[in-house]
Amino acid sequence: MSEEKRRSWAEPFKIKVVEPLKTTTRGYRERAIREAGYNTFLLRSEDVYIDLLTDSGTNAMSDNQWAGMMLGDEAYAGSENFYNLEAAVGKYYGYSYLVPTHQGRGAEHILSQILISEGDYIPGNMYFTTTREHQERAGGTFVDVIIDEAHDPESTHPFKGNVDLRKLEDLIERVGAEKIPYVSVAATVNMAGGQPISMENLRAVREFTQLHGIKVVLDATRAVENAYFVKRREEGYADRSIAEILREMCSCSDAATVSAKKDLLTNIGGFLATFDEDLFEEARSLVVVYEGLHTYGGLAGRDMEAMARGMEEMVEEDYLHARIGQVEYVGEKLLRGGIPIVVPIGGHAIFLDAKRFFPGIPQDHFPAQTLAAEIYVDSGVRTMERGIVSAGRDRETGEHNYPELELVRLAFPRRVYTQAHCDVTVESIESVHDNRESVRGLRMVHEPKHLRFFQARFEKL
Ligand code: P70
Repeated sequence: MSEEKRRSWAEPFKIKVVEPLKTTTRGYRERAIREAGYNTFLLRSEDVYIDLLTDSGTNAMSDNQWAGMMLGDEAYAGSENFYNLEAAVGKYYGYSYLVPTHQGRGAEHILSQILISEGDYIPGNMYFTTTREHQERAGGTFVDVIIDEAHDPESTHPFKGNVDLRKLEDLIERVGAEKIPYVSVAATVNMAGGQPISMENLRAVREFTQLHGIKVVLDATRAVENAYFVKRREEGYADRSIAEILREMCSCSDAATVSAKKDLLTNIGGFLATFDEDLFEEARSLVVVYEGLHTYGGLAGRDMEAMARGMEEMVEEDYLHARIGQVEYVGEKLLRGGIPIVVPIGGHAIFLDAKRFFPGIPQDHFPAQTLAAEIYVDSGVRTMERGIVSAGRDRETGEHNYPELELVRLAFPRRVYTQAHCDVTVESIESVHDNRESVRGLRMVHEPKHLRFFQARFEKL
């Protein structure tokens, strides 16, 4: 590989503080994962070497963000940091009104309670676990309207997050526009493999739903990473800044829910933002019931300051180039090693295709859950199941949902791991792949009622 290519995603920062990691033996890890019920969520983090469980809240903050933490105004009402955050949301996302929440699902909860009535339908470009749970708890039914290519791990469509307008139209014809309070549009789509939606498609969704009086709510949790793909892949955007693209995306919506633990380069936080004054009034009134006063929403002043400062950094192109470049580096290496992954390579994570990795393990023996456990035992690298366990059960029949995608996600915390950590990760997955014939599946021995993947327990078959 040429020098130029090798350096192409080099990080625009250096390391100032380090956090030691524990290394363990295979025997130690075999015991640890057994005691954790073969669920990587139930491992102790000190027993993990490289933690790719999630990119959520695991980011390394900058010196400027840490300096801002010392400027926390911890007043109960009217904290200065809230006003800094409000100004930053206006500047980078463009929304007129802001309601902070402790994290993304806090915003989803409030939004769902306000907009959804019993018997409503909420179309979306693939489900997300917490988003769908809140929609259902508010009495709604989620309907998947993502393009078919999104369910095919081998389709190389550049915008697998796109909404299929025909599916949306069919739903409107079937249930009536008055039963559809809003379309839930995620950018990027986590469960599809971190895949982006194109600006063209988002604009088309906006225009189409406006004809029917249906709102658009953006899950803008990873919208900055989506903006990067628009710049790279969509005609007409190569010379536009990430900040401009982000604002244009948000302008196609009525409101957004955001988990600040991703794009914003912080460890905690979230918000609901909107152009709609009535929605804002209701949200500001409801937030005090569940989260906290409308000028802190469950956050400390210092957290809001870190979010405001993180926003300035998240739109920097050098940073995004390194961030997404690191994910690409791992993905390309795995592809060269013959490992089945979802393509195109996503923004925040690599997704291993467990169905192709373990063709002999049937889906109800949990191939992705098995693969995540095997990788941990091999090297101490922690990943996350995104398959049948995550998909839960059908609310009516009580049967497992059988998703097309049976995946293991390697999510990359922002600004945390080095290229050598990436290499160790790839080597470990290759060695599990070499030994794949000897692996059997799992059976579930404990199943929690809500969002079962977090606490379910398994035993080896
Ligand atoms: C992840 C995290 C959180 C998330 C998200 C999108 C597109 C909303 C949220 C909620 C954490 C997670 C959550 C559920 C299951 C597994 C992991 N995603 N929308 O790792 O935000 O966590 O702040 O409440 O990705 O992908 P929050």
